Amino acid sequence: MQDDFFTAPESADRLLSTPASRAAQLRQEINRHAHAYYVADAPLVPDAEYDALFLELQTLELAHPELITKDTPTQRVGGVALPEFSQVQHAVPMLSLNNGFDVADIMAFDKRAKDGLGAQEELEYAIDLKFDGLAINLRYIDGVFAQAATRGDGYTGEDVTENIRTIRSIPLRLNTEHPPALLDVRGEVLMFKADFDSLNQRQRSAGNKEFANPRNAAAGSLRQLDSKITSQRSLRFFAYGIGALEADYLPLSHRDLLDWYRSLGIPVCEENAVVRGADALLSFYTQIQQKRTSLAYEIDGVVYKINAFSAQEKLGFVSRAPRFAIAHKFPAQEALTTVLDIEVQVGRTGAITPVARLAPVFVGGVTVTNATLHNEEEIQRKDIRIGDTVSVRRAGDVIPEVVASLIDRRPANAAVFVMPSLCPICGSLIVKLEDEAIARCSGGWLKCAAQKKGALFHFASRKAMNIDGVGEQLIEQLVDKQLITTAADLYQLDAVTLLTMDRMAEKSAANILAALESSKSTSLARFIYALGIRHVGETTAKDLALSFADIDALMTANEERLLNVTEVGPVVAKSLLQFFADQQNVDIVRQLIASGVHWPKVNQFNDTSLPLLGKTLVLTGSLPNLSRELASALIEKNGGKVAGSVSKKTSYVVAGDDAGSKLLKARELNIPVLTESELQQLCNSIPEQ
Ligand code: D41
Repeated sequence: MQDDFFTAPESADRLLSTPASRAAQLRQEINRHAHAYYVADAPLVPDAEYDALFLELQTLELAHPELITKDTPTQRVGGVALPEFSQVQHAVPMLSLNNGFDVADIMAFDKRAKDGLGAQEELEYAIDLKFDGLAINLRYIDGVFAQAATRGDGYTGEDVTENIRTIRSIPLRLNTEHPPALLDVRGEVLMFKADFDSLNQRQRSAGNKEFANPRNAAAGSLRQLDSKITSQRSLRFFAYGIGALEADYLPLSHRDLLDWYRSLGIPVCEENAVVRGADALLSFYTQIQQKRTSLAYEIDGVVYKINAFSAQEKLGFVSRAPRFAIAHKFPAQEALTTVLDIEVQVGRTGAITPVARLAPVFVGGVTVTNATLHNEEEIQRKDIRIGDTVSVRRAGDVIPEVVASLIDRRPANAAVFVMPSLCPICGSLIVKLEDEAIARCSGGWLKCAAQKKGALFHFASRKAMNIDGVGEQLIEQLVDKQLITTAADLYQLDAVTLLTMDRMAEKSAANILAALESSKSTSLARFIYALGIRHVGETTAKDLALSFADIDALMTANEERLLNVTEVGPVVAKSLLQFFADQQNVDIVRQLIASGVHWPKVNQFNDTSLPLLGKTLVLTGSLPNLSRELASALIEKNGGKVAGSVSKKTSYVVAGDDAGSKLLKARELNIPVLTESELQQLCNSIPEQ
């Protein structure tokens, strides 16, 4: 079949498979799949199939270089490095946007627009998100991607055509039979949060400098003279505007424009709206603000635009910004302030975290006075000194962090932070293991009040023993007054003792005693988690609870037995062994049980209701009836766990059609392989006693 491409075709129907026609066909197929994958986020075929089409086109073009076109997808991967970027004059200037920060700014904008248009009724607005990336102009000539330029000063930008060509979601040919003779698409190049995280991880492992935020990473990636580097950075693009246009079809509104772009295969963000009146603008703003952290990309506000182009034209511009649009920015997530001091905090496992005490600064809607500096190496890497001016970021609900220090504003007396050698709480030596970034207090929870408080707070917390009313303040007082030392002591508390606490009335003391009492009825997983063993989080605790008959079996398990548990690797196993090798810890467990802490004895050894309890399954290939989600739900409902990769801990591999390497791995490791119907049978069965 493939040979046909390389032999001279004779008959009319054979003419259909000339190398040129096959190349065109392949390009169309590849573009269709790339759009489905990168823009619609809904791949049509497995990756391997896409790769095969791509390889076929590459091979074909290698044999017939004359067939390589400007818009061929194989040329995205980057070519020769440029000596410098050349300048590009924008046919229509790329304007800037005015900013609004509060309700009054937006009301004033709406009023000015209404007055300018002499409108009696509420105006129709299109709302876009304001992406935190770089504004770019994409030029299409006769439907073929021809040039890309940065915004620059709005009049002249830099030619970044080859770099933009590497962005898979940008079509190299517009999806239309009748392309416009000229189209300048405007939009934002950005990096998604997940791609940013993995890029920084790669930078870190390669010993390269990390990027401060996705915007910097996108800018740095776009500014590469070697487009091969850009091609390895996952950049995205969202269109939101238009420059020059020579076409038969002319969109009449912003909404029209975005719809048209979408039909041409140009990526447009789905989070947008057309609304009437300023109130609706503000309610969209509030809605998006709530959604902000769950978006895959960073935004710094929303943009309101008069929808009708005729009205836009009528309003025109003031200096370089349109009167018909305004950016409504979110409160800053980053702000500048000074480092007053650097102190250390001691966590429940003794981890020493340096914390910057800051001159109060308003960022992301709250006043921040402390920010984490993570660890000593981080301070050295970022070269943060006491007295420095720093930028502080607060994203969502996470702890504020110091992003960078502004070296050129450093005062002469700025002081380098020196890690203390003794724990500020208990005076024990601070130690740092070679393979760890974190320094720790060596005092342990018995000696170090900070660790004691941390451990007790963790024990009582919601996901652990869930003891209502036993929070940081109460624990602080109980430990400081030396009324309790261990978690077991909590259950010895009585009303008389509790009433000696600050602001404690009879009623709250009674509530706390009741909460302590009811917390005694718990699950093995919660109990294990509550012990606060290093590296044993919620998921690991659940796995341990499923795998062990009871706490005694866990306490006496050897390394080999522990390594048999799905979530347990050598580090976790070592931590568990160390914890239970300490007689004090074993005593506390015994005391807790003696005071009445208990859990239902349900697990694989005596529960007959869940056939997959304690089992780990791996899904591969497409199943005839069940989607991956449904199959996972079925397995979990029956007590099993779904893992992503096959290892010797896998109980079963469920394989469908076109199962690949996971099936091979299962065979290699002698792991039983099930079909979909075998899985269903297993789920309907009751396991043997
Ligand atoms: O997301 C953005 N950063 C964004 C920028 C957006 N969603 N819409 C925009 N709309 C415009 C007009 C109204 C001029 C079409 C913009 C920008 N301009 C813009 N970005 C940088 C300069 C101007």
